[in-house]
Amino acid sequence: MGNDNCCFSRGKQKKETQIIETQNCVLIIGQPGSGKSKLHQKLLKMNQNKFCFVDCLAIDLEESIDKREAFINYFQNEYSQITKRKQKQIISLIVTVKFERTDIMKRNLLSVIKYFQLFIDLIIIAVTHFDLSDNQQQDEDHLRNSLKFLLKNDQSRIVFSGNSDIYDNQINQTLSTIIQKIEDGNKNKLAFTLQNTIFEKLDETTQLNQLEDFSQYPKQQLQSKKF
Ligand SMILES: Nc1nc2c(ncn2[C@@H]2O[C@H](COP(=O)(O)OP(=O)(O)OP(=O)(O)O)[C@@H](O)[C@H]2O)c(=O)[nH]1
Ligand SMILES: [Mg+2]
Repeated sequence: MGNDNCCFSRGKQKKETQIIETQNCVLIIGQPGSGKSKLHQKLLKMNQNKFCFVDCLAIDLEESIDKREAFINYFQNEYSQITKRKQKQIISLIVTVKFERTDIMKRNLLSVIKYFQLFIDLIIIAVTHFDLSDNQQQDEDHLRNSLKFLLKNDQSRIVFSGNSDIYDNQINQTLSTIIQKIEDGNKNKLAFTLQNTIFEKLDETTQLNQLEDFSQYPKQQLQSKKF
């Protein structure tokens, strides 16, 4: 597809190519340092993607309120940039996780996936740094089994990526096939939106109502107490 390929990075990364009007988007999300940009570069290098891959800022919502707010703002902007284009949709989310101890990987994945539970059918897990595995076949089998519970037991949505040509050649083809399957399987079903997620943009009235509910709360509690 030559320059028609659409992959772009945001935030601290520079924008790499223009967005094609009708190309659907796949977001690459994950914790800091989980290999999002590296994976994104690989997909860009292959230069034959049918989809627009977006290298998102790291999700680190638990560290501080400021970081959390900043990420929510960033994600809302990113979402509106993508979806304001006609016919453009977010069809899948790739969640990157660094290969390490399985319990740590589970925790790291959960800390991201929990915000996108509604769209669990659109999620792909990409285990990065897999070149660090000493026994790749065994680790792959083990991880597919241990992580499948996060994807409604669908092991086929777990992919492996590492720093070597073997992975580079495989990952593009594998991901394209999986994304295509997700896209086909999800036609006429739930489209990705921010509604009912923590990233939902609330209008002013809803915000005021929520604030009012919040300020009522202690009063109601007091009223219900019998003295
Ligand atoms: N060995 C190995 N190193 C990797 C792999 N993927 C990424 N790295 C390295 O891990 C570090 C972090 O990778 P990035 O791709 O920058 O991670 P990121 O998720 O984009 O990081 P932030 O944007 O800072 O959150 C870099 O030094 C990469 O070169 C991999 O599959 N194998
Ligand atoms: Mg990055």
